[in-house]
Amino acid sequence: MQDPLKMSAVRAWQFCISALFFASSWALPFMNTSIPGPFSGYQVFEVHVNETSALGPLLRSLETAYPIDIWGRPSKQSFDVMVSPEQLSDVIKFIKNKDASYNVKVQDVQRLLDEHMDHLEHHRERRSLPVSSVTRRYLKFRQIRQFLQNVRENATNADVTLSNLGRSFEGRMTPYVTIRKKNSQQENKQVVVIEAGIHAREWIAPSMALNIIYRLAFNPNNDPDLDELLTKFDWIIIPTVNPDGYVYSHRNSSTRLWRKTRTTLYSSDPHCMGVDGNRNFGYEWSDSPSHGGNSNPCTDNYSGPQGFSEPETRNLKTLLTRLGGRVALYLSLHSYGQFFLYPWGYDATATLNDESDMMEVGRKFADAMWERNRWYEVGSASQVLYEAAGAADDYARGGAGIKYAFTVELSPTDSSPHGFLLPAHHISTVVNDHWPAFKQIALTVWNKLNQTRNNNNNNNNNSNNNNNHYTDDSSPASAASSSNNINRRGSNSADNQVEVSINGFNYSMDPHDPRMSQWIQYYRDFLNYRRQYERYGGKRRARR
Ligand code: 0X9
Ligand code: ZN
Repeated sequence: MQDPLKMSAVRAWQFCISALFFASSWALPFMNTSIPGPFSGYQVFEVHVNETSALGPLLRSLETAYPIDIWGRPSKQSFDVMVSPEQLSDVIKFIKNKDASYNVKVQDVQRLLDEHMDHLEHHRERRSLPVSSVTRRYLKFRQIRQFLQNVRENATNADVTLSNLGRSFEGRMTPYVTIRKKNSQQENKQVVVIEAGIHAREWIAPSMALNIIYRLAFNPNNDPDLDELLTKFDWIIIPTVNPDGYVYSHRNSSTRLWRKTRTTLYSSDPHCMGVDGNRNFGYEWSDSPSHGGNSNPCTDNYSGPQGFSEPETRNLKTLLTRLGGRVALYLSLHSYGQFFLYPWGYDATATLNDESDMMEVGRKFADAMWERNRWYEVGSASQVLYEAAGAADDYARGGAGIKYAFTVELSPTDSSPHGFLLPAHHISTVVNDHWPAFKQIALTVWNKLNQTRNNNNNNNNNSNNNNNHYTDDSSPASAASSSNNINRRGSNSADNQVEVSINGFNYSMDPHDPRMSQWIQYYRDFLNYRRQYERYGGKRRARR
C-alpha cells in the first residue's frame, strides 16, 4: 500500500504562504544523543509549530534540554522526535510552553520494532535467496554479498563486475558493483554513482540501491529504457557504505535504530561508539552544532575528530578520486521525508552559482514522483532541510568536482507512521514508484552535460569528451583564488532578469536568485496540488 498523499488543502495553503515568507533563512543542526534500546514505552511525537521560523529554535532548545532522537523533519512546520517514557511528561509540558502542539505518531516504539523484527525473523532463510528477493525483503549484509555475487555471475542484461571499496572500521570489505552495457568496448564512459547506507538504520536506501542493481542487471520488467541508460552511462553502485553499522542495526530490536559507524576509537562508553559518516566528509567539515555537526562522540551526529578520519568516508573518497572527471551524476540515498537535495548543506548562506541547473534536475525528479502520487520537496540541503556540514553530497560537489551531486531522502513521508521502520512489503512499491524518477534524472543530466559539452566544443575544439569535472566558482575551494565569490543570500544580482513561465503564468526573475527558484518551486507545487485537488472534486486523490 502506498503512503497516503501528503498534504491537505489547508496545509497546502499554509505551506505556500509560509514558504513565501520563511523560505529564506533558517538552519536546523541536529544534536541527537545515541539512544540505546530497548525502547519499551518510547513514543514518537510529530511536533507542529505555527510558523516555519519557530521550528529551528524549538528543536534546538528541545534537544539541548533532553537527550532525544530526532527521527526526521517531514515538513516545514513539523518534526518527528522519539521520547523516552521518563521524558514524556516533561517534553509535553515543554512543547506546550513553547506554543507548539504534537500528536503521537508511534505509540510504542518497542512494539513497532518487535513487529518489524519478527517479520524479518520470519523471513530468515538458510538457503541462498533468489535475486528477485530484493524486491520483497531487507537483506542482511551477508545476503547482500551473496546477492551481489549472484548478480555478477548471472546478470543477463549487462556486464557486472564486483569490487571492494576498502575495509570498514571492523574490517568488513565494502562491496560495490560496476554495471556496463554488454560487450561494450567503450572505456571511460560517463558514470552514475549511487551510494547508500551511510546511515545504518535507513534500510530503504540500501534496498533501493540493490533494486536498481537488480533492474539494470536483469531487466526483470523488460524496460525499454535500459538500453539507453546503459549506452550512455556505466553505473557504479555501493549499497552499504557503512557495513558495520548496517550489520549492527540488523542484530536485534535494541540496535535497530543505530545510525552511525561502529568505531570504538573516541570513547570507552559502549553507547558512545561510532561516527556519523554523513558528518565526516572532508569538505567544509565542521563539528560545530551551528553547522549541524557535533564534537561529542555520544551524539548521533558526531562528526569525528576531523574530516575523513573514518575509513568508510575515506573509501568513498578514494573511489571518487580514481574516477576523476567521469562522474556525471552522484546520488547519496537516505531516508526519510521525501526530499531531493543539492549542495550546499554546510551553510545556508552559501549558494551555488548554477542552482537553476540543480533545481531543473530536481524538478524532473519531483515531477516524476508526483505522477506516482508522491510529493517531493526540492532545494538546497541547508535551506530545505537543515545545515549539516561534512555530508557526502557537499564533498562530491566541492571536493570531487561533480556538478550533479544530490542527496535523496526516500520514503516514507510524514503521513506514514513507520519512519525508519518501513515494513518490507513497502519495498516494491517504493522501488516501482522511484525508478522512473531515477531514470528521468540520469537522462536529463546526460542531456544537460552533453548540450554544454557540444556548446563548448563549438567554441573550443579541445574539450575532453568524458571530463565532467566541475570547477566550482561558488565553492570555497576555488574561492581561495578569489576571496569573495560565494553567492550569498541577498546579494544583488538583479541585472539578469529573464522571463519564466510557471504553469502558464509569466514572471520576470533572476534565475540565479535562490529565493526566486524556491518561490517558483513552491508556487508550482501549490498549483499542481490545487489542480489535482480540483480534478478530484475537492477530495484527496484516490490511493492507487
Ligand atoms: O542529516 C543528514 O545527514 C541527511 N539527513 S538524514 O535524515 N538521512 O540523516 C541529510 C544530508 C543532506 N546533505 C547535506 N547536509 N549536505
Ligand atoms: Zn541519512
